[in-house]
Amino acid sequence: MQQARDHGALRRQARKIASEAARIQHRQESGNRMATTKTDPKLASGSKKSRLYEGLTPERLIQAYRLMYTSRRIDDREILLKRQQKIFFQMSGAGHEAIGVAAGLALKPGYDWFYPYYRDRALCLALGVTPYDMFLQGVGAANDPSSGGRQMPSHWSYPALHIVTQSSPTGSQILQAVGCAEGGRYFARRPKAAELPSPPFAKNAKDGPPSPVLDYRQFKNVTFQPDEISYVSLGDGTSSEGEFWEAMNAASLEKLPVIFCVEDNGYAISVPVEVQTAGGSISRLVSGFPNFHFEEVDGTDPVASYGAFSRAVEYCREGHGPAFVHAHVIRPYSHSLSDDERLYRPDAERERDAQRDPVTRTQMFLLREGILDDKGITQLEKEVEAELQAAVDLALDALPPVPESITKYIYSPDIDPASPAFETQPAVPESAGAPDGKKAATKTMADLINATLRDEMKRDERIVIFGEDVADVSREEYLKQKLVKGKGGVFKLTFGLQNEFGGDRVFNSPLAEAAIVGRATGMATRGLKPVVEIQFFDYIWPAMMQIRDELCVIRWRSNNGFSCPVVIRVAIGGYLTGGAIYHSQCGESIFTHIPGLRVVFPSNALDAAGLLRTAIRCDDPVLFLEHKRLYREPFGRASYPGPEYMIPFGKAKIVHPGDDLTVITYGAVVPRALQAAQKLEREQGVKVELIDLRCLNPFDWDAIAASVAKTNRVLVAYEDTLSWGYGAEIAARIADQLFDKLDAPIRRVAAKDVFVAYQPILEDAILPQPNDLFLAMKELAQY
Ligand SMILES: Cc1ncc(C[n+]2csc(CCOP(=O)(O)OP(=O)(O)O)c2C)c(N)n1
Ligand SMILES: [Mg+2]
Repeated sequence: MQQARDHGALRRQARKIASEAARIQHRQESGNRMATTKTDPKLASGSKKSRLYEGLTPERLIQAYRLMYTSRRIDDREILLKRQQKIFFQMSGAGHEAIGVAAGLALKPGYDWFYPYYRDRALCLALGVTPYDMFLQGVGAANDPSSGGRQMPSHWSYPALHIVTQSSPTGSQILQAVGCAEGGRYFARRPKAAELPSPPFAKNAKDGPPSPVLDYRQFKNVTFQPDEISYVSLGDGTSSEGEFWEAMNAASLEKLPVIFCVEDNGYAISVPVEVQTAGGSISRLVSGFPNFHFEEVDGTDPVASYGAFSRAVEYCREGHGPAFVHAHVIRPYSHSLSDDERLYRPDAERERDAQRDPVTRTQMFLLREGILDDKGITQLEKEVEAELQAAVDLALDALPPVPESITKYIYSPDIDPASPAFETQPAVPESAGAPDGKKAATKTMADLINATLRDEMKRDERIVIFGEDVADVSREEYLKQKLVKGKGGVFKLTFGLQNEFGGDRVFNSPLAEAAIVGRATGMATRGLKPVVEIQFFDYIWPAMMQIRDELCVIRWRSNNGFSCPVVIRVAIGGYLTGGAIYHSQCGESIFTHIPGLRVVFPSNALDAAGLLRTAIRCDDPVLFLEHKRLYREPFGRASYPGPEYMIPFGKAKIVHPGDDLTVITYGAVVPRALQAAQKLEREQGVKVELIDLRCLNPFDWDAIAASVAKTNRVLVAYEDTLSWGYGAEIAARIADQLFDKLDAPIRRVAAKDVFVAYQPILEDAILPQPNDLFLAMKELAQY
């Protein structure tokens, strides 16, 4: 508030001086009024446009000033509203107005795509977001178009304008902007992929008439432009994030039309740029990236900023590659209302910044150039004030969201992957490959995953597969000349797919997990269906920010404005005799803990095929966990069930029926528990009901409840460490809801609470073995 007042006074004083100066100057240079742009001639060189205000007409300059002034005054109003406790948070765009407006005028809303950050209020106004929309964010109104009261203000999301929902983690938008550009390019090169499939019908629906095939494409209206651009912005501090560098690398490698705009206000909260960026200049650090166009500009000067952006836009539209705009701006209102920059910035430094205030500067410029006179400025400001007052009044009357709405849009409202529409029969009888492994089935889980991917890629041109080593061979000429066979994944699950479908649909990514998931998220936002691979579960953690804070939240936080149904295939688990700590981890409960994410964990080939197809066709993000030990086991082999075979999510499988004891498990513990159950039946006549959950979120509560009601005894078994694990939640629910059905305590068998060791003797002791399961079952049966 203090700062807002300081700057208000400063601006008024500056305006008086500027007005006087303008009158004098106007008299002196009547014939030469326009040629006063501050553009660095070095930066301006090469553009074909007129140098007159970098191509901005006086009308556009007035429009730019109006937008900048509006942006600043919204900040001022919000600060006031926050003090009055009428809104709950405030984040200002003050000091960043000129570069924002310049970007907004140089790019096209609803045509280009925008991944702004919280300082981009002026950009959003320039693109068409209204002050009323912004005040609705502040009050958290139900009809706030960006999130319906779910996100803080200044977290922009406006689908019609192509402003993609933003979050709070610094920099997590950057990789998505890259993926967004990749998505646009893909559709431009394969326009047929963007078309909607004519509604096909399931041939193998179990009962009754064939039901329509559900497919995420029915709910994704794809639009693209041949020369579209993805804009992404970030602060100077955010350029320290690894994801920024991964994104720069990917955009450079792929020559993507992305404009990276670093709005450098010299501080990341209280940390100055020289502590953040080696050498103090991000421009210098990134200058070695090939294929880029670089601009460094005074981002408080709207004319120079517009010039820089126009050149960047021209370069990207012509398809030369990405552009980097480094804009030097100021941050006059502290980091946020919770921060007081006077604690770490002396007055002299703050006053130096104030001399460059973009709003004041632009006003002075307009006066000096004779584009607006004092009266014109006053009139414009009055109009803006009136508009803002009306917008505030309306927003304060807006209704808040109702508490009952909180679970809306965690998942797709259009496709329920647990519905019977996903229940189809295998084209060959299931007995041809019984999961108990007794029959002579031929195909492994690895074979059927590969076959399912192949058939789905044939059916749906929007599917792209990428990750580390997933391609057959990146140097495609080797394939064409038949010099090599190709790799197709470290476990060979994607073998032959690049060869069949081409390198634009199946390709190797750089070794960067956050980039794999972040780019996939951006692509899926545009309507592609990325089926990406994380090589080992143990290395999923660099992607955790993208998964936890982006992929799974995007639909909910944008109130269904955007969605990104990516499939992440992950090789998981131990029992490898030599896998050790970093190739054997489980950890599925960390992901089932995330709302918005479907988590699947098949134990046999047939289930893997059916569940993977459901994962690909559904409209939610799916974590598809593939147990490495099961990839080629004799257990659970099957014949290929055909190109329409699907299993609904959240439907367990009774692997072994019984009345005496329920065992709930999944993954590689299924064959081990089956072995134990068979032994117990042989030796003691105890009949175990073995439930393979197959899908962990959603999970089949009905199957559990029915079985426990019958057996009154339950063991939960899982490969992950015992404490705080997935089984703990299952056990808690049973204790809570089925207590009166129990004749014995709920038992758990799981890994010891340590890491998986290399030496097989240690690994055996750490992971749950058939004998551990046998003993626990026996004890429980006798309880
Ligand atoms: C990943 C992450 N770490 C920390 C924060 C807390 N935080 C919010 S903004 C910010 C500083 C950002 O500075 P900069 O990128 O320079 O942008 P500016 O706010 O200066 O425009 C920090 C540390 C966050 N939101 N996300
Ligand atoms: Mg900063």
